[in-house]
Amino acid sequence: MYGVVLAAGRGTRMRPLTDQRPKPLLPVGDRTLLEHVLDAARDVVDAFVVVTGYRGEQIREAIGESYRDHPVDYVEQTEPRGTAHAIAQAEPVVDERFVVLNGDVLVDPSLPRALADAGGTAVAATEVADPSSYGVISTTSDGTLARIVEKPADPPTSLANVGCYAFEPDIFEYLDRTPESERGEYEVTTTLELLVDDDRIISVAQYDGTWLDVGRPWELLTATETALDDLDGQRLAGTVEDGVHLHGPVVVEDGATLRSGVSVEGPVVIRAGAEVGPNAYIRGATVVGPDAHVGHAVEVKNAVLMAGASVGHQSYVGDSVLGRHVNFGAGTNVANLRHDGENIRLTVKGDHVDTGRRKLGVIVGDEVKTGINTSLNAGVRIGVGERTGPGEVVTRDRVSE
Ligand code: TTP
Repeated sequence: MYGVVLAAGRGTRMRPLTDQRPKPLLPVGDRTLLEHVLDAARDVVDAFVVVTGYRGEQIREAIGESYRDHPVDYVEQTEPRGTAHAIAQAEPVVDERFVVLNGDVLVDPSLPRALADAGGTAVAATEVADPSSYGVISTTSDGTLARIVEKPADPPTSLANVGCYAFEPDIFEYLDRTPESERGEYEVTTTLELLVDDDRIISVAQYDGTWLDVGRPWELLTATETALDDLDGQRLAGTVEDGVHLHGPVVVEDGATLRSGVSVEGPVVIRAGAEVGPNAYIRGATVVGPDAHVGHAVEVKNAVLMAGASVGHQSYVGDSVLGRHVNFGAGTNVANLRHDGENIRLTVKGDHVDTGRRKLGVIVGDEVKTGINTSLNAGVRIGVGERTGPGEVVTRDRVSE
């Protein structure tokens, strides 16, 4: 069986983190999001086909021609015209039954397994508390798919469409016939309607594991928390100097260094080549990325520092994402809590969205540099390459839309 992974999207809601990389290459724990997807499926598929588009060359370079002994083919979707259009690009390669997974979701291996075991054409469904914000699946009396209704006011069931499917190769003919949806995309849910109209049997594979869409910046923190939840014990392959205190699950990869006086409260992953300390305090769930640097008297809590990011000295970084090669000047402090205790809001494609988080710091694009004593307010986004001056107080987004 093939695993077709959709990774062609533009990832606009995730800006500025996707300004220089496709969303599936965002780091989650010790791997990229895409690698988590491939890992979830590799027990049930023999080969992968990755549908690339936006900055697809980076995906080809990162994954290469095989992933953990599974051959990987790539097909190109030149414009992100919808999920049905994306899957259709795989037709020249795929000649047997296949599962479809999004390249930006965190799921357990039991999801592709359930789809594989369902046989024939299958959609994955999971029970949710508030179905009205999802595509809701209704079933026939014998439990097969009757309809998928998008965001219904009066949901017929509490089963949400997970967006992962199993198809036979005859799906390509239906994908070709799929009409454009109201929002101007070719969507695979429309294709499923064509199948139902043809009285085709579509199994509903029930799934109750992790299902985390990583579409908006704070969801990268949630994904990191979820991935690091699986850490068990301590794995210390790097250098840990005398006078370092480690509590809970901690990974120090080969080539990383923790200097004297560092205190770590897991779950925390210190990636290869990173240097932490002396006298720094790292609290979970945190990933200090490859070759990143956290210096003297710095506290980092619940944060993702991407490769080469540097927080040199006397700074606080909480509930935040720092892009590649970000450099925080001494005394840069991040606010992550409102005085009124309300949830932090973040701007996503022009809308001020409730993140559902009482604590959220800042989302910082690659190569940003802050001047000394910069204050960054909760929920602020800073675009790739921006600079702040000494003592600056940043209370509004600094990104070009
Ligand atoms: P979305 O999250 O809907 O789209 P996106 O990734 O471009 O993000 P944004 O809305 O923030 O711009 O896509 C769901 C999945 O399908 C995701 O894995 C990307 C993939 N996809 C394609 O491969 N091609 C497409 O044309 C579309 C619309 C999505």
